[in-house]
Amino acid sequence: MGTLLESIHSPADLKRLDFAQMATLAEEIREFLIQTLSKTGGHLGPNLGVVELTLALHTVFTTPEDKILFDVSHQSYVHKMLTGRLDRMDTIRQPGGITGFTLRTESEHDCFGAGHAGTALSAALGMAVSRDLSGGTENVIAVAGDAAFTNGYTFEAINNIAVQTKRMIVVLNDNEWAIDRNVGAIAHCFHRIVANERYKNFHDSAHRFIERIGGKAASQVAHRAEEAAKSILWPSVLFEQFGLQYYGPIDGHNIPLLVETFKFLKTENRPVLLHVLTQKGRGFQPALDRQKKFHGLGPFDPETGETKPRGQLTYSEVFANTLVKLAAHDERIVAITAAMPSGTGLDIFREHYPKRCFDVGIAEGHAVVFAAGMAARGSRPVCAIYSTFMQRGFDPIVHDVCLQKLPVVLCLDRAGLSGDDGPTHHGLFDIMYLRGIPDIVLMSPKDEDELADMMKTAFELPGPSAIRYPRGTGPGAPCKPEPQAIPLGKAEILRDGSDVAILGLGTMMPLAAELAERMEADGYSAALVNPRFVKPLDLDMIARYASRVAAFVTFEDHVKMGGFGSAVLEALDEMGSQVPVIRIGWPDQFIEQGHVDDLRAKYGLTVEAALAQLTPLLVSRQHPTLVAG
Ligand SMILES: Cc1ncc(C[n+]2csc(CCOP(=O)(O)OP(=O)(O)O)c2C)c(N)n1
Repeated sequence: MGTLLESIHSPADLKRLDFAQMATLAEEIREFLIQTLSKTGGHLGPNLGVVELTLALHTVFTTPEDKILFDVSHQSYVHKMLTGRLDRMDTIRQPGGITGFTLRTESEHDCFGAGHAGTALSAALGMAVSRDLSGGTENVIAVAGDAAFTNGYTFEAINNIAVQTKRMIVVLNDNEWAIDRNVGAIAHCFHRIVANERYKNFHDSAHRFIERIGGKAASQVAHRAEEAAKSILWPSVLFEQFGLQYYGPIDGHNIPLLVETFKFLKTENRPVLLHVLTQKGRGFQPALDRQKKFHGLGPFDPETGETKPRGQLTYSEVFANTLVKLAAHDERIVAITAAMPSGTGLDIFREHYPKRCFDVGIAEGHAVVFAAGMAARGSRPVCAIYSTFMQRGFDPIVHDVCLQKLPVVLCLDRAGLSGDDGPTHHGLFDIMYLRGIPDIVLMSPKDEDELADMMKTAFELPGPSAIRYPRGTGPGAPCKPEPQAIPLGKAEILRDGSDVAILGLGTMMPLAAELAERMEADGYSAALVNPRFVKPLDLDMIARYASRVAAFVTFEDHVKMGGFGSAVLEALDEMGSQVPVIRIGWPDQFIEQGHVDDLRAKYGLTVEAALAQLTPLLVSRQHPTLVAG
């Protein structure tokens, strides 16, 4: 670790450094990030891009009194390093370690937690208004990437800021990238300002100017930028129409310029937006060459940036390959992603069908209504959105898709525990929020081949459907050359039995199968069922087993409350059955980051936990080994 970095225990230490020392510190931070994240994995590119910006923020402002909010907060690692967590950076995203996002309980310097995009401006406005009401004087600064400005929440906040407060600073950290390239009219508008020749000339002279006078006249610089921008470019007009004074764009890697500008903005008695240009991945060539990959990744070689090659196809890739196949036979099929083409696999589909693939930006709600509109006009849209982000699409799913019975296929990637990203990213609520909606069909495949079959099934349905599948790879079941539709609402009986019915939803099938094996080995007759459908449930199957077995066991990678097991319980209740249901799923609490297997063990999503609850219920059944004895 570099010597300057070691001497920074809190932002107060940073405030003692001169600009030359801060420049050295910036390089030490970059090296530290590359070395540390090469072992832990994490959001390297975004953090390499905000080193100088974060140094400047903590030099001018004083947390925890001043409030700095990071949108998504995946770019808060440097902030963590400067606010007393340097010695725990090697635990970032690890079990028991610090998180990869801001978290109020982790540090008093983290004034607001995040993980989902688009919340920083609304939350910052809330803080500013609360401050104004109580006569506080602190500064409130929202730092948001250019992709956050593709999000509705951000614009809903912008619509309110100037009306509700006189003092709030918005920093637009513009690096032209979301995870993939940023999209839409906003991205185009931001890009124009960067590409403009007049701006470039101005920008160069601003550098020389600020260096020569040591930053004294930052306000003049900002105003000149404003004038230059106003006469030719659009972002200033956009933000000023909303009552935010626009400054910039300025070089987000020039520490003196940033520091002097923030000092000036601190004195402004009106809401301001500072447009800062940064380079994602700065200082690490592999990250500059492969922006998407280095947005966020697992461990890598710190010299070359290489990661371990993956053997098997992920569920996302199987989804994409299947969609390519199905789209070849049905030209009505279109695909929609909300800023996650590579995450969902839709970049593969886009290569084949560029005109039938739509990246709408970080706009999940819009994505679902947009899909509904396309479906109403005759297209067959699939919306591929992570389970956790589909939470943003809940009302559109109810109001626009299901109420109108429109044939939209919702593909919920990363359903279930997400592991190291932690509670903001676990997809543990989708069954709960979807299964209460009338007319939706909700499926979950046990393997890759069944995902393909479920997609085929979904496209044959006249109305809405959703398929939930997990992050990463599955059991590796090879896909049939052509997917086959499966009968609606019919479970797959993998093994019949009469003592216990074990239902393993989707990714939990291996645990269910292991439990069934163990029961059989103990002499019980265990039915093993792949439910396939959460809705409509296979009521015939449930009624059949209810008349025979001493208990049901359900396994799901989802919260127990309102989940698949609850659906089985409700169905039994409606049938007037008293057969108990042992529900294995996540408890009613937010689950921390960690390795999936460790967390399953900790929270009782195990065969042992199921056995412990099941065994007492089987005493009424004559145990064959006891009979023999
Ligand atoms: C609601 C929501 N949808 C999608 C994501 C996934 N996501 C994480 S970071 C990111 C891109 C962020 O880009 P930007 O805000 O410009 O920051 P940068 O990484 O470029 O610094 C996306 C789409 C998310 N976190 N939240």
